[in-house]
Amino acid sequence: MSSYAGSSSWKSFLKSVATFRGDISTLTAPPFILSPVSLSEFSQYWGEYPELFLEPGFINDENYKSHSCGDKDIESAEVARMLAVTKWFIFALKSQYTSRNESMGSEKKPLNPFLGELFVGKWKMDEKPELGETVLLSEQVSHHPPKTAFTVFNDKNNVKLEGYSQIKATFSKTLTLGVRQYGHSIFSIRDNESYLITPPPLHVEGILMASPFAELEGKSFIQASTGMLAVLEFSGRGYFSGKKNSFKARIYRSSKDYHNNKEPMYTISGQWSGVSKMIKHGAQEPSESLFHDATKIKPTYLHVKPIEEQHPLESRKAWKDVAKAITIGDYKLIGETKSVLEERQRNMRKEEEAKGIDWERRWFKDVDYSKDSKNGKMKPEEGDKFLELAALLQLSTKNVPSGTLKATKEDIPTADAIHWRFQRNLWDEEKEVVL
Ligand code: CLR
Repeated sequence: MSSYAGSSSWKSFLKSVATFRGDISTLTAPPFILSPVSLSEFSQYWGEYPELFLEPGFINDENYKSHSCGDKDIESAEVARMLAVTKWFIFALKSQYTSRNESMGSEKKPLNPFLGELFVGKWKMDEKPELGETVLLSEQVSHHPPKTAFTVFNDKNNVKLEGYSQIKATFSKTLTLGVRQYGHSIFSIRDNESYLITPPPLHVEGILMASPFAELEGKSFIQASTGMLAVLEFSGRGYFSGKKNSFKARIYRSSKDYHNNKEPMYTISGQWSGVSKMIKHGAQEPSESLFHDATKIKPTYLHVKPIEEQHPLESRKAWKDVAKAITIGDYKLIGETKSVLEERQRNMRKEEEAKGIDWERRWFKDVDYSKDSKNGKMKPEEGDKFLELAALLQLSTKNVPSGTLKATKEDIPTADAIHWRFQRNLWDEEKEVVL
C-alpha cells in the first residue's frame, strides 16, 4: 500500500474514476501517480535483451543442436529458432510489464504522447562487436486514440521487429483497469523467416491502494512462417499456480494442431518474471529442463542522446519541463508546462485543418488491408508477411483486439483493417533526427 492511499487527492481521484468513461489518457490524476516518462518510450522494452533478440538469427542447420534451449534431441534448426524467439519474447515481458514497478515502485500514469512524438536510441554492444548495433525508432502516429508505431532493427545481423500498439481501457466496478491491446508486431530474420506476435490483454490492480501493478491475462500468439505456433497463456496469482506472473506456453508444430487440440511439441511453464521449465512431449522419455531464468540475465538499457542534442520532436526534449515538474511534484507547474505543449499542438492541428492537410508521419505509413475501401491509403504489397502469417493462424486482419481469431465474437465486421508499417526508405533519407 502506498502512503498516499489515504490522501484526499487520491480519494477524490478514485471518485472520478468510478464514473469515468473513455480514453484514460484524458483522466486527471494527482501528481504522485504521474510518471515523467512518455508512453512512446515503452517501445524500448522490446529490445532490452539484444543478445536474445539476435539469437534466432544465429541458429542454422549446422549449429542448432548447441542452441536448443535445453532439448538435447532437438529435431531441427526451425524448432530451435521457434524456441529462441519464444525465449526472447518471455524475457521482453519482464521489461514490458515489471520495469516501472522496479524503477518507480508502482505503475504510474505515463505521459500521453503528442502526434509526431519521437523516441529513438540504440543498443551498443561494445564488448561484443559481432552483435553490431541495434536501433530503436518509435513514433506517435496517432494522438486520439493514442497509437505508437515502432521498429527495432539490427542491420549487421539482419534481424528486425516492427509493430504498433494501442490500448483500450475501462475501469470495472472494483476499480480494476481492464486493458485490451490492439496492434501486433512482426519479427523477421534474414528476410526469409518471420513471426507474427500478438500482445496479451492485461489488467491493472492495486488502484484502491494507490500502488498500481499490471497483471497479464488471456493469450499471446507467436505464429512462425515455418508453420509452427507458440500459444502463451497468462494468469496472475492463483490460477495455474499460487505465483504471480504465471504463464504456460505451448509450442505446436502447426496452428492446425492447436486448433484441433492436438498435443503440443513442448510445454513451457513458470513465471515470466522469474524461472520457467520446459517439457518435451511425445519423446520416448519425457524430459524436463530449465527454459529461462530472468534473474540470470540483466537487461541492456537503450542509449539515448543527451537532451541538448535531441530534435524538438524527441520525447525527452519535448516533455523536459513537464517531467521536471512531475519529479518535484509541483501540481501547478505540471499544469502550466503541460498547457504550453498542448496549446502548441492544438495550434498545429488548427493550421493543418485550415490548409486541408494532415500531419505527415515521419517513418511509418498506415496501410489499408481491407479489400474494397477506396481511401487513397497504401495497400499491402504482394507477399505481405502479415497477411501470410495471419492466414496461417486464422487471425483476424482487422483492427480488433490483438489475438482475435477470424469469425469469433470480437472479429466485428465493421472494424477497419488499417495497420501501421515502417517505411525503411524514409528512415534512410532522414536528415534531422540522428541516433
Ligand atoms: C503499452 C505497450 C507496451 C506494454 C505496456 C505495458 C504496461 C501498460 C502499457 C502497455 C499501457 C499503459 C498502462 C501500462 C500499465 C499501466 C498503464 C496500461 C500496454 C496505465 C495507463 C496506468 C494507469 C494508472 C492510473 C489508473 C493511476 O508494449
